[in-house]
Amino acid sequence: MQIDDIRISSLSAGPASWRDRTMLLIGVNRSPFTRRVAITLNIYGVAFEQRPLSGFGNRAEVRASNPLGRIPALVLDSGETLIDSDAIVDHLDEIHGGDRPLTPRYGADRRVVLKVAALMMGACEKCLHAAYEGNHRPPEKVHQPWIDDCMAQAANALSAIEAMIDPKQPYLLLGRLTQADVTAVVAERLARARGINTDSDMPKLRALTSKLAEQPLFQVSEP
Ligand SMILES: N[C@@H](CCC(=O)N[C@@H](CS)C(=O)NCC(=O)O)C(=O)O
Repeated sequence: MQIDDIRISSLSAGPASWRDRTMLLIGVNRSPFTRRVAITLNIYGVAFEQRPLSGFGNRAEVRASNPLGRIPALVLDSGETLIDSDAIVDHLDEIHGGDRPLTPRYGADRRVVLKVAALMMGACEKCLHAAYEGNHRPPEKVHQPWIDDCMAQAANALSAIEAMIDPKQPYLLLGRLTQADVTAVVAERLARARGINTDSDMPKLRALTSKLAEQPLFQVSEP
């Protein structure tokens, strides 16, 4: 990743009045979607401030930025607010990605990175649906088969990624850092926290994401 080149090009973009303002990331890093954006901003060397709001704990404030009431939201230097991690990282790639964006711009490389990212973000959604069933419904209405099915879907997605990993490679795809790695790190962590035994069931994914998570660009947003 040519971080220095990318920084220079991002600083010289836009009218002078934009350059003094800092982007604002809304959301807590225990949200894998928010953390994915925080890591992406770090990798691109973009300065930002973070307001650690939670979708459930700070409903009114979150809804003021995103009518849907979800984190993350990213308030740009211009004052425009972006919502949804996919749309936010797509914007960051466009503005800061130069000729090596975290999601390649075209072709088979783009498709495979998007596929891994979709599997990993989908696994996060399934883990969270399972958590919400336990956290947001009265105990007598919690339906364990639904929780089990959600967790099985998440585990299947992680297993599909496990099968793609070459342990000799430092990154998941393309021999370089991509959005596939970013999403794998946040998804593996959430899955493990929700009881999926990645040590025994997805050892290559566990090893790769542990190594990546040690890097400062990932560590700085460790929840
Ligand atoms: N597809 C969205 C998912 C965002 C999401 O589900 N965020 C959760 C926190 S991890 C949230 O704010 N949930 C509150 C709610 O759905 O009411 C993204 O990628 O940003």
